[in-house]
Amino acid sequence: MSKRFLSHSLFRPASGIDQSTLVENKPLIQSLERRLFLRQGLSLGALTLLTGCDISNKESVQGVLKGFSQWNDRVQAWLFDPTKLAPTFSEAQVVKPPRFNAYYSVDEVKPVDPATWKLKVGGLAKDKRPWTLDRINSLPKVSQITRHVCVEGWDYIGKWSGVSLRRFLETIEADLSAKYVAFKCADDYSGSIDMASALHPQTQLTTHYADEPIGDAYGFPLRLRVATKLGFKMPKWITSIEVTNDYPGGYWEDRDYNWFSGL
Ligand SMILES: Nc1nc2c(c(=O)[nH]1)N[C@H]1C(S)=C(S)[C@@H](COP(=O)(O)O)O[C@H]1N2
Ligand SMILES: [Mo]
Repeated sequence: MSKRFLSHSLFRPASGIDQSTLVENKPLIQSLERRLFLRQGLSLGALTLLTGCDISNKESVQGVLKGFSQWNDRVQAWLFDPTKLAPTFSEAQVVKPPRFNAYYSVDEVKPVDPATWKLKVGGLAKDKRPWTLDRINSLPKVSQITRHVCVEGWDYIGKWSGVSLRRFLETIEADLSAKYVAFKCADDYSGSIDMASALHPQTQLTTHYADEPIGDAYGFPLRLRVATKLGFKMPKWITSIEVTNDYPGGYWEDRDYNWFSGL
């Protein structure tokens, strides 16, 4: 098995498949489900797909589950309480280029044109003027070298720089007592985070990776970085930010992922 254990789409529930493998591996599957922050179970359909081989080969299913389980144990130590700082690393550990992921493949990425791109602001904020990239770049820059963790079973250390989301929310005079900050993207993706995580010192609107403008595939011109959460909580190619008290959900959140997805 390669570094990629599972794909996001495999977590969607499937039905109408024989339950015997599920039953046999029940304790392992249940502990995985708990630790994978899933609202619903890891389906047998998912297991069939992930092994890429005969579901009746129970040893191979078990092998994949065990490997994933061990990775997930380490994840527990990397994701932190939103009141604490996530661990940071050295420049030498930064992976270049970063690792790509989206709900589609890298050759389907549609690069965003920074000349026409604008960031819209909506909801509970006093200043709703849209932002250009130049204006975002004029705010003070923050940097972090932290670990990106994808629920699929892989991770990498990266250096992200940009504007503190707290600083941005203060600048637009957002209601910082609101519950959620929601994001829309240039693709069909969307996401949302709780206000405590939005105000966390390591949460940033990222414009740069490894001291260069962030690459097209990784969210140029603007993506979210939340050091205390899983990768899917960090929308890339952001086009709008809304501050709201109405639960906004998101692309994977609406497909049964746990919304908080941090510890
Ligand atoms: N707009 C958008 N943002 C997205 C996604 C996506 O499909 N579309 N995938 C998410 C997932 S699952 C992960 S792991 C990270 C990957 O970020 P990277 O390519 O910079 O490593 O982006 C997240 N943000
Ligand atoms: Mo992910």
